[in-house]
This record gives sequence, structure tokens and C-alpha cells, in this order.
Amino acid sequence: MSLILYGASLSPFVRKVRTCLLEKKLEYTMELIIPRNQPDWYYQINPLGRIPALRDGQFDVCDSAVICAYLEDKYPNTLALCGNTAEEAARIRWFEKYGDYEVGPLATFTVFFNRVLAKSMGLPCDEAAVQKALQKLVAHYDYLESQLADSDYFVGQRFTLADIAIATHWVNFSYAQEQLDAQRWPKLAAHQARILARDSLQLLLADEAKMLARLR
Ligand SMILES: N[C@@H](CCC(=O)N[C@@H](CS)C(=O)NCC(=O)O)C(=O)O
Repeated sequence: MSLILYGASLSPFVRKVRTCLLEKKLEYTMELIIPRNQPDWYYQINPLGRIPALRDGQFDVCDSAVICAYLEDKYPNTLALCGNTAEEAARIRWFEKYGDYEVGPLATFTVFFNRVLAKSMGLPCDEAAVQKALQKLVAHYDYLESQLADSDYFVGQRFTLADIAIATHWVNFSYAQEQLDAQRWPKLAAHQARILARDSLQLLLADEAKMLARLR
């Protein structure tokens, strides 16, 4: 087995896959691909040019959700992150989609992009867009808080990909100097702290700190 992950560490989607790899104890190497500056050859792996992509021997696969599902199917003797029943698997996919397509565009592509990336690219920060995104996020916090009910995790009372897929965006959010209001959304804030305290994420956050410092 030789796994190569293509991407950059500050991407929430790359972080999602790296967390899966670490939790599953799968060894991998990472090759840096910077969004908007991808080499031509990378389009043969992902025609959309987006990160992450994974090479497993002769096999290439892209999109974080597809990669995580592939790792689960290909390496069944590792920590299961995608559920043990059809119902659990469906709930986990739902939260993953929710993170990727509802939380991500606001917390990462708007708040993080404007507050952190735009500056490093010489672009102005669109603070009006940031404020609008912060307002839109409120409904998502309410929903996610309601889904935690009395559990420490989103699905099946244990750590799964659902937890990773939501928490990964709070990391980018925090890099943009924003944080959840723990008084208003106590379960969600506690969930975030619980997930980010895992050894896998602690390792990644320490690694990301170097990249973040360079950006700033
Ligand atoms: N649905 C994709 C989203 C990946 C994505 O949007 N990645 C961003 C970086 S966070 C990217 O590569 N953007 C560059 C581009 O769109 O050209 C996934 O989960 O992998």
C-alpha cells in the first residue's frame, strides 16, 4: 500500500481526509497542491483541479467524501467511520453533505477566505460578505445543536465521519478569528472542543500552524 494525498493543509476537505487517514492509522505521504496554482498534470488526477485527491498505488480518486468512503471500503480492518447500519451510514452522509455544502461555503469559503486567504492573495477582505455569512450560519448552529440532543456525537453515540465533516469547518472559522457562542450553542461548542481535542486533529492543527503563520 502506498497512499499519496494531494492538497494543502488548510483546506477543510483535505483536513477531513487527513483525519480519516490518521484515525484509521493508514500511513500516507502528502504532496502539496495549492488551489488556483495547480500544476497541469494534476488535472489528470482531478479534472476539476480541486483538492484533495488521493493516489493509492495505481488508483486515483478525488473529492473528500468519495475518498473517505473509498478508505472505508478498501481498508475494512481499520476504525469504522462511516456507520454500521444503513441508517447510520445515511445519517453520516447527511451530516457530511451538510458540512461540505451548507457550512463550508459560509464558514470556509466566505469567512475564512475573506479574513485570511484574501489578504495573502493581495485581495481586499469583503467584510460585508463575512457579516452576511455569519448571520446565515446562525440557522445552521441551531440545527446542529438540535441534532446533538443528549449525545456527544452526531451519529450512533460514537465518533464518526459526521463529526469530522462538521468540525473541520470550525477550524477554518477559528483561523478567521471567529468562534461559536458557547452560551447560545453549548452542545455544539462542547462537540467542537471534543472533536478538536482528539490526537488526530491535535497533530494536524500543530502542522497547520506553520502554514498559517507563513500566510499571515
Ligand atoms: N467537494 C470537494 C470540494 C473541494 C474544494 O472545493 N477544494 C477547494 C479548496 S478548499 C479547491 O480545491 N479549490 C480550488 C478550485 O476550485 O480551483 C471535496 O469535498 O473535495
